[in-house]
Amino acid sequence: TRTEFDAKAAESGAGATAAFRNKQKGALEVPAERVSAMARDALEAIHEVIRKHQMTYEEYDALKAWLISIGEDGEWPLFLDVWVEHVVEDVNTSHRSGSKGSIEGPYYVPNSPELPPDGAIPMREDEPGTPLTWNGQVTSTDGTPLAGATVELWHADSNGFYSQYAPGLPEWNLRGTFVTDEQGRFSIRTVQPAPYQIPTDGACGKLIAAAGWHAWRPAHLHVKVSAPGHELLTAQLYFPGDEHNDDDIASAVKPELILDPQADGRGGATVDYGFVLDPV
Ligand code: MBD
Ligand code: FE
Repeated sequence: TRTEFDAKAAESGAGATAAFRNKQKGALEVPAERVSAMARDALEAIHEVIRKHQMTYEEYDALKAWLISIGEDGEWPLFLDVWVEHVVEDVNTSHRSGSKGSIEGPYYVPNSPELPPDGAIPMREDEPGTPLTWNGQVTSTDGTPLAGATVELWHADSNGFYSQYAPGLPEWNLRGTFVTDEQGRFSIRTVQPAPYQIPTDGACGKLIAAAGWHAWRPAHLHVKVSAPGHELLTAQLYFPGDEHNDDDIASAVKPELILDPQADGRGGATVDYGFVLDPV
């Protein structure tokens, strides 16, 4: 039987592509002037790169072959989320006065099991990794506690694999939706994720190898926090001292998103971190 360590880029890519298509409700009608303006500027930016670097025909054909392979490997979601999404996130959340957010990435799955405010995320009986207890409160920007808010949490395991995108893991492993109590509070038990290397055996990995970059993201927790009448907050939280906090391949770390966990004296850690949501 296959385990998470047999994960293949083309499989997780196909999964991420299918999940994205599922979430897209239909074609968006963007006005022609806006399509034209953005498409023209994007193409002119590419033309400028070709002129600036005097791209050869051989390099153009290598680029063409590589672009074709992104689709064949199902890695358009991965490519876009790693190298483009952080700017979209920035442009669309800069008006907020509540908590800072970060990119969603390719491995979110909606409708994870709903859990009480105080509980453990679904995990294997022998789930490896340092236990982490996370206490927090969800409030509005005016300080009002938000009871019944949801904190959707998903993250890689301590080997760096996500359930539903690597073989051998239980369907909802390390994925759960916590509902806050009357004071807007939650207390979540999970395990610390490992630093994460994006798949190296697909098209994105080929670019990274060809450019001499690295494939690492720092260890991170993903969340989506929502409450009626408030903007959805998508964020990631990081751990202090991770060597990739300063050179995340996905450019998704912000200082406000780094946790301050404390050893709990029992081999695990406790952390306090809450969320402030902007009213719509
Ligand atoms: C991830 O786990 C991730 O969060 C992002 C943004 C890109 C690739 C893998
Ligand atoms: Fe991730």
